[in-house]
Order: sequence, then structure tokens, then C-alpha cells
Amino acid sequence: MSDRQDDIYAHQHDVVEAFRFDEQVVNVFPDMIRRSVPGYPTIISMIGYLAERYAQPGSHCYDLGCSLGAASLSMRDNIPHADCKIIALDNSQAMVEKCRVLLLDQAGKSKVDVKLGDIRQQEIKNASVVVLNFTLQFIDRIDRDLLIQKIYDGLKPGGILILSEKLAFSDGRVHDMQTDMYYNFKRLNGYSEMEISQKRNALENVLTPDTLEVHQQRLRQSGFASCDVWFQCFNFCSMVAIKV
Ligand code: GEK
Repeated sequence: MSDRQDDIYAHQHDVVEAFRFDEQVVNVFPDMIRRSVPGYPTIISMIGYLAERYAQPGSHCYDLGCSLGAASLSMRDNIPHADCKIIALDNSQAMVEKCRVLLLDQAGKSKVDVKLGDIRQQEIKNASVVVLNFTLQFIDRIDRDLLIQKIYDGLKPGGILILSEKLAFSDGRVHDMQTDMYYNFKRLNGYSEMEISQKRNALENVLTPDTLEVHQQRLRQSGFASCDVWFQCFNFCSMVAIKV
């Protein structure tokens, strides 16, 4: 994948527009997500491990909000069943176009179908692994319950949902502490104060994080028997929810 440096907010913007996954973002995306999401490479590797463990023969594995397909590639490289189909979906045309190119570059065992579309409209069926890797946070809150319910209903018994999200914290002191540690992580990764602040403004009302309690309540209400955090660093976490 391209290693072009993310310098989108490195100069002063007269107006900071709402963040969009457009061509400018696509061109720097691998660098942006690696320097902005603590533990991203670990999470991508472990999605491969979880897919190897939970993918069922002849089933579908979904990567919802796939961006450039990192999670799909990790699944494809690790799923032991040749008859599993991976469906990767994103509603950004620029992401989908580049994702297709990147996936074509690499040979793999399972087939990956890269689709342009809204995950709220995607049918989920015959699924053994569903990945929402930092995507639910971009969906309107009002649609989140229905989406999680649809995923639960489309999963086979024994199937899993991997849900990675930026978190909010109900205790304001904890929220501030986690947020400050996160901004320090961004500074250590070379982002300036101006970049951090302009990106924060761009994401306001675009990325709306829930608390861990809200996520777990939503997952349990949908029917998931368990939903546990397997990774957390500052205000970023990844959960696995299992359908029995
Ligand atoms: C990764 N999972 O590298 N329908 C489809 N796609 C959507 C929707 C929607 N309604 N809303 C947002 N997206 C990836 C990283 S990035 C996270 C996911 C981030 C897409 C959006 O276009 C973008 O590509 C992705 O969700 C979120 O493992 O950049 O923080």
C-alpha cells in the first residue's frame, strides 16, 4: 500500500470542512490510519487470526466499511477454507476503486468481492465473520441498533462480529485523560498541534463515539451471548461478539 504521508491538515485551512473519505484522504489513508488509530496494525493482524478461527466452510465473511481492504486482506490470507467468500463494502467511490486495485495486486485463497454501497442497505446472510473495523462510529446513531440487529440475524450460530471503535467515556475525568493520552500518541507520531486541532474540528459530528456500555448493551439487546473487549489502547478498542 502507498506510504504517502498524511499532510491534509498540516497547513492552515480557512474553513475546516466536515471530514469526507474522498480522493485526497484515499491517497494518504494507510499513513493516516496507522498514525491516528492506536494498535491498528495489531487489530488488522488479529482480524486475520479471528477469521482463521471462526470462519466456517462455505460461509460469507463481511468487511463493512472496508476502506482499502486491509481487514479483507488479513482475512483472505488466513481463512483456511477455499469456499469462503469475503464481501468488502464501502460507500466511498474513491476507496472502492483503490481497494479493487490493491486486492488485484495480491493473490489469495478466498475470493473477495469489493462492492460500492451503504452498509445499511447491504444484505447480511450465511455469515460466519462480520467486521466493522472503525465504521459504526460514522453511522448515524439512529441507524446503529438496526444495523447490529441485521448483522446478528445474518450470522450463523458460532459466528462472530468484530467491532472496533473509538470510545467515549461517561466519566468526564476519564474521558479527558484518555483523550489527552491519545493526542500525545498523535504528537509522538509526528502530528502538529494545528493538525490535531483541525482534524478534531473536521471530525466533529462526523465521527460520533459511543461508550463501551452503550455498545455492549446494543450487542446484548440484539441477541449476542457475549461481547468482550479483546484490545484497548486509550480511547480505541476492539470487541468480539459471539452468536451461539
Ligand atoms: C480498515 N475498516 O482499514 N456505508 C459504507 N461505508 C461507510 C459508511 C456507510 N454508511 N459510512 C462510512 N463508511 C477500515 C477502516 S474507516 C475508519 C474504516 C477511519 C466507510 C468510509 O467510507 C471509510 O472508508 C470507512 O467507513 C471508515 O480496517 O478512517 O477512521
